[in-house]
Amino acid sequence: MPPAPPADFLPARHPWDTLWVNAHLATMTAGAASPYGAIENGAVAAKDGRIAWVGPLADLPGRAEDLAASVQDAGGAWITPGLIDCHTHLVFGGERVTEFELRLTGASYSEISRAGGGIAHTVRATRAASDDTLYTLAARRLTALMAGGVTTVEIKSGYGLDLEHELRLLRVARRLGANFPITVHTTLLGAHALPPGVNDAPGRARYLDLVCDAMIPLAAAEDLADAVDVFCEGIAFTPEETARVFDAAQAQGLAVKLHADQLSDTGGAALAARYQALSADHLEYTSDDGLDAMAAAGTVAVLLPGAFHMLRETKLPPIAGMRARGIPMAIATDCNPGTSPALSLPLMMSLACTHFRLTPEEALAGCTRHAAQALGLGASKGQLAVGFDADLALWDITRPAELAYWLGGNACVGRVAGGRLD
Ligand code: DI6
Ligand code: FE
Repeated sequence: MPPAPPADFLPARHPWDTLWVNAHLATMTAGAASPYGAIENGAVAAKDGRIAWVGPLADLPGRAEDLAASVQDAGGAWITPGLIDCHTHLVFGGERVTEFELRLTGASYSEISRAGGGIAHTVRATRAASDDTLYTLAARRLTALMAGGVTTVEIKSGYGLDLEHELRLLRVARRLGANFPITVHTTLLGAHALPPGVNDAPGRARYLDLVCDAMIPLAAAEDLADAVDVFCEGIAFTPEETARVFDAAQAQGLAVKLHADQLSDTGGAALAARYQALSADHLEYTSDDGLDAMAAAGTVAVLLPGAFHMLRETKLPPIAGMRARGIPMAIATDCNPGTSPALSLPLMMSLACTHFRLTPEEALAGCTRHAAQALGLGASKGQLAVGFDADLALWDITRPAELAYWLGGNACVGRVAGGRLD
């Protein structure tokens, strides 16, 4: 054995991997004293993929070069938690441009759906596409979301609507998560619509059996789904059917969430709350009773201003009621070919402010801390705080409210996922 080298021959040990300096921070921590939990002239450090230090640059416990193996000059950028898109339908074939044109001439979303278009149209295109085609199309959409600062995304199935194709969509989503520097959470949405060609009561019952007795257990066994979702609506599934799907999900230990009260008040929000759902999403038609139940259960309200905008909806979700009850509000793209072909989460922040009158600070909380909560990730993502995942987005803006100001464009100048720079 050669003698050990003297200590001063050993390479310098840095406590941290990477340290960002020359930055302003919108930490978005819960209960922060300052708006946005802002720290001007701040610094943030990562070690092993987690945030190891965050605070004012002046409080750094030593010289930057001694503290981190890599010191990054953020160039005066604002750093926020990496954005979280907590509701997308990213994996689908084709598009729905013809339907878009039809709606512009006055046809409604429900009419098109009842006439066999809408979701059924995308189901046909999705089933016809190969795995690689679906992967490539979804990867392009994912790349666009990431360019806008997204470091965590939820991806639903829901355009397969049979056993083989629903599981296939979830596998594509898992493959995206394995190959891209982003956290992917997957959701089985087998109960998105009845499959094309199923239109009688026995067919309906058989399809629900398939979702509950085959899709959910198999998705759970293969670890393909982190949660189960249902479209509870007049043109989709009833509250009773939704409850059955939720029972099947919970029997497998899967979290539940709900497309609730988007086009009418079906009592979806209260149903979601009864099942301790992570989130209830859309909520344009939710009643005060539904809000009371959500507040008591701690269910997050996911607002989807892209769908509201695209459908020229006029019924606003009850934002004041949510605020009054302290219900956390998240914002997501709902990226889907029918009602929200949206590829920018910052644009959704802008729409949420303009259409729903959220404050820019509420909008940013909606894409960070509250979106993390909507995915059950509130303890590890969505805040710049020690111990949280080192998922960051860097922005060329003068102050955080500017994030919700631009309509398009892209102020994101850097992205860090799990401590790694893109
Ligand atoms: N609500 C929506 O806005 C999307 N799904 C849902 O349940 C729309 C899906 C589509 O039209 O393709
Ligand atoms: Fe949706």
